[in-house]
Amino acid sequence: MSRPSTLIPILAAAFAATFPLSARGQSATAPVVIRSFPHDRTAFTEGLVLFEGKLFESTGLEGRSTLQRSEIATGKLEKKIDLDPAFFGEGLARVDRRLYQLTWKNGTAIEYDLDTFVERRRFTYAGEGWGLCYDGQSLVMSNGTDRLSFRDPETFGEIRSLKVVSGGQPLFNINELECVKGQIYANVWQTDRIVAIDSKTGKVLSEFNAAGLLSAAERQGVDVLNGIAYIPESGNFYITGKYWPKLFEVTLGAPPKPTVVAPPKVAPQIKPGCSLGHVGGSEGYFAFPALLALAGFRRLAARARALTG
Ligand SMILES: [Ca+2]
Repeated sequence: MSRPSTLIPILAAAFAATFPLSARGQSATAPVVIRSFPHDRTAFTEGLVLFEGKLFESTGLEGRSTLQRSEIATGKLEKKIDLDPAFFGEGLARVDRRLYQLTWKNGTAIEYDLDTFVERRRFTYAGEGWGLCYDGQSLVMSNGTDRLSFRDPETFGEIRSLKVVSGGQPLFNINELECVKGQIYANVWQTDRIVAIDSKTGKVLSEFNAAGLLSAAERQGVDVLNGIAYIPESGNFYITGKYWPKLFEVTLGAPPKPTVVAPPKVAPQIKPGCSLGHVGGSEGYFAFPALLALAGFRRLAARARALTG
């Protein structure tokens, strides 16, 4: 087992720093990779949630959809249930100790007990279900359009909707979501874009390009980027994708501060006014040779006096 390497990806991300201006006229920054972990290569990831150090994941495809929980460090699957084969699993969000899972075209949201995965309730909604997150008051849902829907977790009824705008243009195909402190992070379907949306205005505030995360070899057989989970302890994020072999821990936004390098030690200097009688501390190194030199001078002077006298 290899330990996660941190230096190389950080250096690579630093070189990748800023991508050219996107089509929307906004700069897209590369996520800075802190480390990576194994991810379930068979998971068609549709929803990603972190809670109490565990990764909760909703996976899609008809007949293969699941709700699962895994260990971050090893990717080891700890708990998994299969959905009704007719359901195509989509976005996932946590409210207290409950999980809400969307379905794509089945018009059904399923509420589970977080610990047991036992189903508690079902809700119905119109249109498609894509991504889901919880902002502490409302569930926020995407559906493939440029609108986010804010819903009451108790009824799943819509409270308000929000039009998402990037560079003055509507932003469509908003997929997996993560609610973080007044912003909604989202990846845009079929792209490597991650956007941070102001939850009040709908404006895209910042944008990230995750294109460089997987190597060419790792990209073989994978599907698109999909899956963002916030890590409250560090302010970092876990991101992954459909069939991706890795879960990446990244920073989005300000890169970590550079390591402070201690200045080289400077050779001690004789302080002005240092007395010869003060032999102690760094001054002692210079006072002692000076005393020897003075003693030698006195001996020479005494011999000169003896010879001339
Ligand atoms: Ca998420």
